[in-house]
Amino acid sequence: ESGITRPKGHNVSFHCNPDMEQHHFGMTHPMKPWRLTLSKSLIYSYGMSFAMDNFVTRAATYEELASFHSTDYLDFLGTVLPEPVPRDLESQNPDLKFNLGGSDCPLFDGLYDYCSMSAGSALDAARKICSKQSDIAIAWGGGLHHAKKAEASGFCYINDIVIAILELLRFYPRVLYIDIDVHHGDGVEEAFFSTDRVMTCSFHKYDPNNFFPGTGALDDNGPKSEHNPGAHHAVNVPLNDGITDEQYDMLFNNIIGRIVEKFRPGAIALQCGADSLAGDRLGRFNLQVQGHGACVAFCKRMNIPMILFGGGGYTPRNVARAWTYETSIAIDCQDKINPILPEHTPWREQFRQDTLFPTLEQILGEPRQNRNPQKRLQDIVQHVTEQLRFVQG
Ligand code: TV1
Ligand code: CA
Ligand code: ZN
Repeated sequence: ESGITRPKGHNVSFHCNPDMEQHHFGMTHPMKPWRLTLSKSLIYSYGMSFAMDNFVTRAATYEELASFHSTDYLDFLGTVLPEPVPRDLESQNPDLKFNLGGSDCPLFDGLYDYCSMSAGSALDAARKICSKQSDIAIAWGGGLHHAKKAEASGFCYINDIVIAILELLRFYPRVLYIDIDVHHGDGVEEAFFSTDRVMTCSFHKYDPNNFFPGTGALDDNGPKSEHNPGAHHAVNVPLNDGITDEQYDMLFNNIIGRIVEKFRPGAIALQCGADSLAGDRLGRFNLQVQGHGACVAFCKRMNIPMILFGGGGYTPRNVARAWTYETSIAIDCQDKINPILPEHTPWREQFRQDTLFPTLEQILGEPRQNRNPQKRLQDIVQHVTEQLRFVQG
């Protein structure tokens, strides 16, 4: 009916669990698991599921979560109960245990199930890549890059990405992690700080005093001691408000192109946080669905096995657009689909405009001022080029 067919020459798998989408962080909390429902609604309406292997994910086991997280933290996470009375937003209790229960990382009903399902989808995706049953595995419910070994942070409790990369490392000597969420991928960077088997590269809004998490400066590149194998294996691309598709594409292609050439990863983990899109409730960039998707297309052209993770994204209609477009890129049907949203799409009215590619003016009215001078972007490419001289492939 839709004319969408399986891609030639590669296999794509899609990993999700509808139970995950039933969870709520709280009425006013920006993280809405429902955006996953809206994304799937559009992906399925375009008929894309016929071109992929679809899996309903199981929850990750305690032992699987413990491949990265401390058992103290997991035990606490598994037993804490939701707050009976919602805590005052401003009264951040300074002695929160494991940073749980504040306004960013609230305790809600089914929290442990939610976390283990997100990790389960990421792990299933990693296993399909390791067994070569998939060339691209999609886990839009994952991508929770801030979680630490024994601490929740920035809406993230369990770091499904780290757990998935640890699985990839059982089969691949080197894994490249790329993060296009508007926030710095600090949890993943820190987890692999002292190994040369994982290179991390995050593009993010950087303003140490005013934007979360405040880390990820250009010269934060891994341990400073020269004898630590992880030295030089963290690439950071700090950006300012208002970056455009054209600038981002130039940076991404230059930087990722050079990294792949030098580091020669056997697999790629790409975090596709959609809060880097224009009009995001928390983000600051001017990226459009096309520019965000161009990063996925660029990685795909390198023919390296790849997991696509979700991540941030706080304007659900645009999250759904981006992850639908990126699913179409994974299955090679991006030039075949009609940019007018299918008539029968559930919740179609949520999208406001009936196109997959709204213009900046449609999204924002007045586009955000671009505070990224071309000279600064050139300096960033220059810095990364010099950094890569220290990296062995
Ligand atoms: C409850 C209700 C929580 C309304 C949190 C925005 C809210 C935020 C809320 C919010 C909000 C943050 C901080 C300040 C650290 C705090 C999934 C010293 C309108 C991957 C996480 C951002 C991003 C955390 C996660 C950040 C991801 N911004 N309204 N909270 N404290 N936290 O700044 O990278 O996208 O904003
Ligand atoms: Ca990022
Ligand atoms: Zn984010």
